[in-house]
Amino acid sequence: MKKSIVDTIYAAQKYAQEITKVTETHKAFSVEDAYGYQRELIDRYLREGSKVSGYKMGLTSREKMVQMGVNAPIYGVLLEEMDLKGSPLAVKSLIHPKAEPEIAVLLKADVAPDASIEEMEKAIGWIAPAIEIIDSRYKDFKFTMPDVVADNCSSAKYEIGEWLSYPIKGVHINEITVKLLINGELKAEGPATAVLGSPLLSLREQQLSLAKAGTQLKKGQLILTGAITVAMMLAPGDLVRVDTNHLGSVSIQCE
Ligand code: 0L1
Ligand code: MG
Repeated sequence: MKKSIVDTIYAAQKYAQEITKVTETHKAFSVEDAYGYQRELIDRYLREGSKVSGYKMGLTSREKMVQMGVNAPIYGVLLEEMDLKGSPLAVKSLIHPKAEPEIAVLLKADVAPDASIEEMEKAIGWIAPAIEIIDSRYKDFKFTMPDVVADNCSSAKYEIGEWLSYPIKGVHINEITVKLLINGELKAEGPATAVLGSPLLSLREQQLSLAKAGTQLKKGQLILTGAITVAMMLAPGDLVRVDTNHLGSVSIQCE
């Protein structure tokens, strides 16, 4: 019997096997339906004992939105086991991983669905540099919006640098800049404002999206606010590093 959409994506994630877009192999569906499939997928991991660590915003840069022909970002759910916590990234355990430099925030309080942007910002306890490893389960990273949302927005792994208390004295979050280096070579750089104009606006999008879905951001959750530069393909042996002007650095050793 043919596997369901969620079973197909789950197997592709679990066994790191690339698949054809489920909107082709199964049926066309809406972005709204796709969030339903994403929820089913995450519930499956939760039933197996996984725990939610937070959320990630995706397609946050104007370029990527134009490329995808959309005008809104998307979000995925982060699970605790995605956190590398300093261990090496086994490239072969994924399909075609790419690294993105991001700014992560950690919440010290719940954010009510109707909280103002000022109240939302007050809930941020800490901030850190981060590397998100994305790994679309679709062949050649080619997908439609519903496909990628159902695939939990390509979420795979992440590494967080040292958490600093937020706000950082004398530095606005929008003044942060990042450099993405692979094996010491500068591959891309950009300002925090590349993310929807500000990582705070990205967090706001996350808050509003969750409100629409009938849930909310909670104390202790971390949010990857979105890629500041293009994502770079990784190979075994690569050392990925993100340097920032105000948050220090974070790195991942690939094996
Ligand atoms: O984190 C991201 O911005 C990626 C979201 C999904 C799109 C992709 O896989 O490139
Ligand atoms: Mg990302």
